Amino acid sequence: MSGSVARHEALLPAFDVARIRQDFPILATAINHHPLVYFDNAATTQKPQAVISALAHYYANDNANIHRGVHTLSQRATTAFENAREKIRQFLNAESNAEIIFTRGTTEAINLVAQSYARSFLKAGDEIVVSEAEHHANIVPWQILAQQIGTVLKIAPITDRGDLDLDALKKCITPRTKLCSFGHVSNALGTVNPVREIISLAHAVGAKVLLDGAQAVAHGGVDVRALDCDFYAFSGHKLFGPTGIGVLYGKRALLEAMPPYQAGGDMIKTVTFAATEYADLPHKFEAGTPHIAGVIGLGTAIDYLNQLDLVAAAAHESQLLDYATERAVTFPGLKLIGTAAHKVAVMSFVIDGTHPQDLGVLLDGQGVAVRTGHHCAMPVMQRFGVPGTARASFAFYNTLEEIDRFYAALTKACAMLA
Ligand code: 7TS
Repeated sequence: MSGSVARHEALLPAFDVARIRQDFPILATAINHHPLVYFDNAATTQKPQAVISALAHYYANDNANIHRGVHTLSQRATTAFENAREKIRQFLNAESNAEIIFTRGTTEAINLVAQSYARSFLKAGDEIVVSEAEHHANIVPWQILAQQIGTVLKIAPITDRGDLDLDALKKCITPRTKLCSFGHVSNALGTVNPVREIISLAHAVGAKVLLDGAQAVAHGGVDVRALDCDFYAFSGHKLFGPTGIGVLYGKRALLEAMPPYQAGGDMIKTVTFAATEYADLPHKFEAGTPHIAGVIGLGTAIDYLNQLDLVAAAAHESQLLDYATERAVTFPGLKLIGTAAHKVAVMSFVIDGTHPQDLGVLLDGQGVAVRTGHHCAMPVMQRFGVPGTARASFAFYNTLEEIDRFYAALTKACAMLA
């Protein structure tokens, strides 16, 4: 296969993967006496040294609680925290910092929209549309809301390739639709959804749109104003930043109208036992001490990305996907789950006569990290009639040579299971 690797490398634009890999210390780790091949980037991405150092630097030099102190450290921490919010505003091209709400992650951001926006402004019989390919984080909050206020959850089907069925979606969206909540990119299949079409169909009937960007942000720019989405959610840890921090973008007018999601310190202007006046945006939605270091680390992750050639990075990722897919189609007994025309670098598969879990364990024994199971998207597994898949998901720091090592390990694993 080395000839094939050479052919693919000849097509690559200048993207110095070897140099980029040096920015990520964990990539040099050995796992089970083999050099790590980290193909679980859809679950979480690895962190560049710049992010790791930013966390350590903050705790070693600037640690204090924010927004409350007149002392120097508190002011330093507050400035670093709010500077990071500005970096995230620019990353999403939001109009105002008031529209950037820090959450624990995508999951909390979607729950915030469900419990604050939808619970306040939707009523029994109103319809919420999601796709058949959603992560549980974009299903269960709407089921809970349905139990609370009687909204109806409608499911837009996907095709055998894992594309959203647009004709069926057009039938799902009616004047009763008040909210469409779709993954920008599917975690189990890699499909990039036609979000512009979804948004224009939804807006045509007056419905709002929430995009779950958990799997999209690491694979190219997001422009919430160009998209005209009403809400956008993502997690820092899938964008080379820390765990425990995420973002909800919301259009200002919507966020202004929404009640707080959680209550406590930092989200108020004045409190008396008679009445409480809430803080202005974005603080109205940020009760309690936030993950200050996490926010600063996420800002550093965005700085890191901004100094990369992201066009070359995206081209490199698409070469990785093409090469992995090309080899998959000739691998004995392998069936790809999710073959949409427009995908990010995620490859889900099953192999005849093997269980994904067994493959995962045998690959790990050879230093290769992939995820196996239902990927928190059980309805997708039901749609394709499989108990789970093995999923290799790539980032720009992965290499074609690692894909060769992955297939060598997979060949051995299959031989052991035969
Ligand atoms: N939405 C999508 C599309 C996701 O892929 C995930 C996490 C979430 C929401 C939840 O993100 P969290 O950061 O709040 O947990 N997806 C995965 C995955 O594919 N494997 O592990 C986690």
